[in-house]
Amino acid sequence: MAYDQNTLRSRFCHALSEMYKSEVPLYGDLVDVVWKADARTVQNSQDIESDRVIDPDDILPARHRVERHGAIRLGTAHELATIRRMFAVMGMHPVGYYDLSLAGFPMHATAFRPNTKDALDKNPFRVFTTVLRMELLTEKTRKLAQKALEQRNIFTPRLLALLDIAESQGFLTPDQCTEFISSGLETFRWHSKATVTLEEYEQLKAEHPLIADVVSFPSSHINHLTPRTIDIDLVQQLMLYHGMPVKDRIEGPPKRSCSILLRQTSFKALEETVYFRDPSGCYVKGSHTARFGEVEQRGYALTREGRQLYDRILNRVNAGAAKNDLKGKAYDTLLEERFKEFPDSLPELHNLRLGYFIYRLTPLGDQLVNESVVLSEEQLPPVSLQDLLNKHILSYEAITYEDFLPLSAGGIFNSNLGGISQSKQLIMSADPDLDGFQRLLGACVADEFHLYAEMQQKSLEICRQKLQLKEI
Ligand code: OOG
Ligand code: NI
Repeated sequence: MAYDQNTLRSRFCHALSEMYKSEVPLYGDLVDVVWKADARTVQNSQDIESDRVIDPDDILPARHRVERHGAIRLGTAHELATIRRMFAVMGMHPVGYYDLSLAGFPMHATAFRPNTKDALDKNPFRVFTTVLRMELLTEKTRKLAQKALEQRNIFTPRLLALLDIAESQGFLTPDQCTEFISSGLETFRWHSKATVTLEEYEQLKAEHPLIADVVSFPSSHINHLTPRTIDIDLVQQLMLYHGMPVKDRIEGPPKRSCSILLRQTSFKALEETVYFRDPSGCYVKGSHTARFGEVEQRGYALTREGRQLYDRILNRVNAGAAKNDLKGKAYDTLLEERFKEFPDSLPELHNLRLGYFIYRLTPLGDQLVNESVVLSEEQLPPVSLQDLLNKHILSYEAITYEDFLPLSAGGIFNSNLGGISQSKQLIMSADPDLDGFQRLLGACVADEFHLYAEMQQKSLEICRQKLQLKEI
């Protein structure tokens, strides 16, 4: 039966992208800017024989023009658990836990994404999915939010039926896949008619604009989509040049020779007309600011040690910036300065175990295997990974980071809240609550570090088998 989760995910992502471009035309312009920036970067790297290595995956048009992520915000356990079932049909599973109270938001999150190298290579689309933490709201707002959320159903009856079918028969027929896409899109569609009154909306918004965004509408509208670029600094410049309302700085690590983790920027959310119910059943006009477009540049995945170093440096930068009220360019200068402490070459990332790597046989390694050359005395086991690398039998390639960063997510959230001031945000002293999140989800979230380590380990195991070594 023709049910390929990777194809279904690609088709869904494409349909979502088309829907979003028609809802938010500026998003279509952003995709064009990204395409232009990447074409220029590729051209430059060829012209000047730059030593910059461009991953062919990044420039192959078909793959490149595919969105890398989107984001939705949910309100209840039922919504989160059902979204989990829906994404599972497309081969997207919850990976990573993000505590957004760190950045002052009453929410936590996971990313639904493909969790194998093969599926990521076929189509890497993922959705950053946040859910409200009701326990962090004031009682009055919690009651209002609960009442509004109880009354909505963000899934069409047909979608719910298709989820049952997919789970019981283990696949969807081609026709069911097509229906799955059209019914599934309804969950993410924008509705300009709110489910709450203007007064209720104002109350939710006064506590936090994100609460209003989650609670006031009949669907969980996609709030942004994000293509990947190979030169985010150029995209930022081009967005400015084209007069887009661009965010004032790029989130994440500074520009480096060895990109690490994730850098992101966005154009700011649009103010859109919304109609609020009034108690007499008529609608009154108002507005809401939520939907935007984002760009990401992905670097290398870091080990726990690498990530601790990243977090430590970033926390120091943020403390320094807060103390001296540094923003924009001044913040970036401090960031660049402090990140000099983070090793910036592949051999250092590798040898200091700061990053994850895929190991492969070199042509010499292949030759040894093909010619069944018995390893010479000095190459005989036990042989260390370092020996095999030194003798050019194995080589390594860094693994791309496929996940998100909570503080960067906070920065993206912040620039899209219609300019509320930091001080108006809730001051949180909440702890992360992974257990609570998993209870709402009805499943466990995978540990992203574990997935990268597994990819690394698998690649080593393949090398070991080919070389017929006892261990590496
Ligand atoms: C999610 C923001 C986080 C990212 O790329 O870090 C995010 C949201 O605005 O709902 O998408
Ligand atoms: Ni995003």
